[in-house]
Amino acid sequence: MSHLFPNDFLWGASTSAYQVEGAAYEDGKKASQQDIINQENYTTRGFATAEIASDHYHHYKEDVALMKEMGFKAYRFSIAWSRVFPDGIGAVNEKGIQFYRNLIDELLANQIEPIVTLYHYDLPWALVEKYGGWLNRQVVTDFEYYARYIINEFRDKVKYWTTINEQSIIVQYWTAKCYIPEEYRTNNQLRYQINHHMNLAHAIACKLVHELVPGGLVGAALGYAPVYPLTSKAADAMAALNAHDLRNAYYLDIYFKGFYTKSAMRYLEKHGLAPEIQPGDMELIKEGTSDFLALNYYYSDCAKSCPEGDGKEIRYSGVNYSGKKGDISGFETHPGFYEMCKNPNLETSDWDWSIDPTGLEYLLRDLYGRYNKPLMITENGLGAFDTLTEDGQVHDDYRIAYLKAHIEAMGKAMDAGVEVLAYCPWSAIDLLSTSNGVKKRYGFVYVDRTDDDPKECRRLRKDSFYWYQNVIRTNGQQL
Ligand code: BGP
Repeated sequence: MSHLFPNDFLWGASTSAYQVEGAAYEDGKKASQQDIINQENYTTRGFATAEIASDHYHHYKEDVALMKEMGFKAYRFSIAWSRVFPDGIGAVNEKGIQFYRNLIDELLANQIEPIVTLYHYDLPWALVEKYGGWLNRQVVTDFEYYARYIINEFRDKVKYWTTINEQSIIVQYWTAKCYIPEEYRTNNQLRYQINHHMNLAHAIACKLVHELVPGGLVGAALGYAPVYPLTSKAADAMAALNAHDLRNAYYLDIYFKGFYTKSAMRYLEKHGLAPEIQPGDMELIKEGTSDFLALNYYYSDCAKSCPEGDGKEIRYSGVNYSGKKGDISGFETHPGFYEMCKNPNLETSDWDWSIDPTGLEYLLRDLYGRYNKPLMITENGLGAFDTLTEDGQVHDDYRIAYLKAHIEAMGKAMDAGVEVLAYCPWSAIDLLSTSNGVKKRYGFVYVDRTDDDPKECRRLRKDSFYWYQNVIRTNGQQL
């Protein structure tokens, strides 16, 4: 029997600005670091740039109408800092902010609750050029300037705010998520320094929401994967705990307890990787309390013991760029602490992401037990190669199976008492992947374009569109 979802449960889906909007240089917007990174991805790998993406900037009314047709109660999206402040700070770009006013009004007119993310990987390029972006502490002050403006602007219209998207993933894949000049790329301490700056920015945003938004609720959106031990050997269980501490708790403890997980910090200090913390930083972090945790869940992870002295070196997560199973370029390794590895018990997507619905139930139970705060799913989904039939259909039964199993798992966690506010899978419509172009698709709506040719970005409903429409219509009773 299906779980009974509360009547006000927020069914919806997610996107992010640079991955969906396009109009990268239109109406006063200037480049973000993602415009530059994706331009490089196009040159080196042939993946689409962010210049047009899904052209949501010009199709937003049609897109909101499609969301309405599916029955969305919520839509999670991000604001492009460089559209509102093209130079990062200074004068507001009126046309840029107007786009978000229009979008939010369109959502509200359709009874769709906006869930706004302040930052989703797309720092204004002007700030990278000026001082190195997130590498420099100055960014925290500039973020406050931007965040204060946005939160104040939408204080009467937006209740749910998420601060920074996926800090833990930024640490793993830092050159894809932040523009890092070549000469810094071997300095792994900077990954944790950037993250520390983000912790300060996150805390400031939490305080701003509490100060400015009557009844506003705020939390980070964390990319989260539970870590299982490869075997039941004690050494593997220890490795999984170490991996959990450095990859997950290191972020969660900041958000909910206001300190860095000790075991993780000791490990970082031992290896010269710990961030520099200035007087007053930890007090600020403590003051930035979160009301909920937004979770982006795609896969679970697996770890095994990695004794020191085996000739292995510290390395971070590899990527599969081809979409051919097994092409992943390696796993995160911290000799003496843990080594990540493939879980032999799980199937994977074409990009080597494990498929593990039970992992969602497990992490919801685990996190609610540890932190006792409401949770939101702000991403979850299956990246796949879709095929458009001659008569304009997409039969994505694999996506339906993935989402169905994950909703069931979420329902089981809720039956066990976990408070979940929203389910917003990735993604509302097809969009640009962070590292695989547009051929890796996630949407309920097919956007007709390729990596080489944006065509007209025609919207077509996939089979999953009608399936999700029925899920929402029955409030999760018919999966
Ligand atoms: C998350 C990001 C999204 C997103 C998604 C899928 O990490 O928050 O921006 O794109 O993962 O990842 P990808 O696009 O690499 O398949």
